[in-house]
Amino acid sequence: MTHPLFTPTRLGDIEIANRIALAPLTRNRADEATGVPSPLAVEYYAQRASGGLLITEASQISPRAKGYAMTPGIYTPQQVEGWKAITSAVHEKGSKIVIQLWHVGRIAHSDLLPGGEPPLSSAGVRANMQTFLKDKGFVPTSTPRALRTDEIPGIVDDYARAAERAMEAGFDGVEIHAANGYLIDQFLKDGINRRDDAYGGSVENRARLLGEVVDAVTGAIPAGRVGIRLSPFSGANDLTDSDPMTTFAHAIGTHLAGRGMSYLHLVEGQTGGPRELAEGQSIAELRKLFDGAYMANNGYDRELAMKTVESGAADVIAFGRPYIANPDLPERLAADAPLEEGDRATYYGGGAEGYTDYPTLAQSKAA
Ligand code: 8OZ
Repeated sequence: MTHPLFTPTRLGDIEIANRIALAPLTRNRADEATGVPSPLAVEYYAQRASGGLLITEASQISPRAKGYAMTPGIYTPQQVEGWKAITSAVHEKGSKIVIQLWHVGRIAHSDLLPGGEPPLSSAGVRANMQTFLKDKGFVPTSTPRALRTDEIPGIVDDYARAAERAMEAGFDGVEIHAANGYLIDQFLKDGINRRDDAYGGSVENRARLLGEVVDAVTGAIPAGRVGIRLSPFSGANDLTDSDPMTTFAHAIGTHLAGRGMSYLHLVEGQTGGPRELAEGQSIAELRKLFDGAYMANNGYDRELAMKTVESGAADVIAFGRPYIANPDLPERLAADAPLEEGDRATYYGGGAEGYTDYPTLAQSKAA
């Protein structure tokens, strides 16, 4: 009998052939000047299209939303054309693809931003992190400027416009990136957000930007095509919350539940790290507050993925690192075949090496 991991389901309006998703993975191969995805990305995504759903690498919603060299955008007609080639190639292979909408907030360097201006965040507090510039390599992130209250509607609108561009580009939907210490998380988590306007202080205020972005995006495209990613318990990008159960229960219960969204996607534990949670923290409790499909991520292997889907604890499992080095990951999981290890040196930036040159199981057997 076919294991449920390999059977179809539906994420809101998006029907998918199996419960395996490509997690959003930053690969820094887009054109630096235009933010157009690399022509190589057509093959990269098509190679991985046996997964039920592909989530693209995080893509900036405006020039000011960028935080690293060579990440793609989704705000110009030229970028839309670049993405069209990718969505067509993926659809031709029978898979579905959504684009991850991204504003990095303070995780940026002024050299990457229009006019060399500082990054924007909830507060003027620098992240103790590095980013990457094309000419200078790794550099510390710049000290951000706190957004004025009157600047926030423009950013919310950028999310909506980017979602419209995404539909023009042939995507099946979008995933709002509200995880990993980027802009929306910089408002949500109290680690830095001590604003004294309607967007800071109380949990209701800290979640306001999230709510406005969800309203705007689900107003621009069908809610059943809008997913969202959160990382409640992660300290990624130098950002934590003092009471994540309360913050995220409010965010999910008030702003995400009951609106027919495509899916909720949680990074379980530390992004790319341990899955362990502190006492009183619970993914299952947060998941219960959402009435749509649930996508689980972080450190899943075959066994845990099968168990989790079988038990009904998650509808879909998103795989990140294992999917980099195993373009046919779904076939390998189905066959219980060995997995290749990826080369970290080629994760961020470069060309085809470590991007489109990992073999399928059949190719390595034939070699
Ligand atoms: C690794 C390097 C750069 C960005 C995330 C978009 O953590 C990222 C990212 C990951 O969500």
